Amino acid sequence: MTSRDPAREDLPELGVGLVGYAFMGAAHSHAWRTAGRFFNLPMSVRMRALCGRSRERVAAAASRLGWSSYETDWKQLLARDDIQLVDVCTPGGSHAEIAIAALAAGKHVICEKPLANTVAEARAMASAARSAAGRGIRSMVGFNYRRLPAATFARDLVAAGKLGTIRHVRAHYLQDWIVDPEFPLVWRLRAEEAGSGALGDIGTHIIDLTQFITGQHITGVSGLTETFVKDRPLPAESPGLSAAAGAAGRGLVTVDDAALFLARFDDGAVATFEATRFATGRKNGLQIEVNGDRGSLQFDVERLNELQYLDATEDPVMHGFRRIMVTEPSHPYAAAWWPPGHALGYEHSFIHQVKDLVEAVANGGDLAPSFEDGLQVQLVLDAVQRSAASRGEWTVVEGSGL
Ligand code: SOE
Repeated sequence: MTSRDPAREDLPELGVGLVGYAFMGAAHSHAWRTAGRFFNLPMSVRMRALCGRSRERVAAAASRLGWSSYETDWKQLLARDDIQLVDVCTPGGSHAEIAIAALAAGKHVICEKPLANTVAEARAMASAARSAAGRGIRSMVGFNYRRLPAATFARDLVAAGKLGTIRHVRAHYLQDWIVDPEFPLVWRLRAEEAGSGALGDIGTHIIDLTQFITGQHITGVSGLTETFVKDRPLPAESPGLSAAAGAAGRGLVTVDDAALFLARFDDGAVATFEATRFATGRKNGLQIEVNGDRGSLQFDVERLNELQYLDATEDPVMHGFRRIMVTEPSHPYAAAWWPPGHALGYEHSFIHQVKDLVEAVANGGDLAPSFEDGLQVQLVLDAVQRSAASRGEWTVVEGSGL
């Protein structure tokens, strides 16, 4: 049994079932375990069941990650009366099936990003979320970085007009985990499971985060994608793949290794985006800079407790970016943690995500990013892929009103 917090015996319970126990499953489990210990949540979270296909592995993961039980078929989570919310942490290829069935079964849903692998799937999920909302069922997509205090504070500064009219957005997300051509053909490198490569996996984060911080939406793009390494050795356990790959034991990479695009935002800003898994030496290099006519800011996930800010209204003799430590109790989410100057980490973005989700389930308040927001990001991905397929032709994002 997971430890119960006696102080919360009087609160309504929120039974959670989580599908998947790899990187995201572990990060979400940590958030479900921790949020109620640092935030006064209006519901008492109960970590009911972890779900995974391998009984032996999911049983071990459930015990390690703090779940009361485990299931080997996600449909069992939907049949359980002690589960009111399903958390989808599987590869994108199964997001639509699981989330739509969970919503139909009356479960609240949080789904990892990207929302889906295709626009059609994302549309179906957004439609299912709209009809479920009419029955009081909540849903969101897990763009976690917007819930780091410095990212939310950046949005607050832009919304308060501290940067004035936004002219430029500059965003990159740089990783290097597959630079070695002998790195195996894992699911993130296969379109049937991941939908796209760097574009959908990490490009979605900078699309969501730049839109969140600026309050504007991308209306058009000119894109370029590249797959540097065309085939890779099959992972040790890939029976389904070995038949397709033949005796060579290698398979084709069917997604992008890198995606770069120019973009226009609906309130006039122009932007450059770069998402790549071949930035040798960069491990999780998500960086965003926003330039306005009254100031600029820069947010860097590898220095996630800080915000670089320039106030252009100051006397030019004083111009210079200054480092704001976003750890004051008056900063977003910060009051729940440590005294000023004591840093938070990557995992806190997921804890804040759980806090906001539980509050919205209990109180019916706003919950973003919604499945509709996830669909809009999916439409940006689709526009980048269509543009890249036509040698960078300028491509309008469907639904952007242009
Ligand atoms: C890619 O390796 C990845 O795990 C993404 O899938 C996550 O969304 C990102 O936060 C970290 O990198």
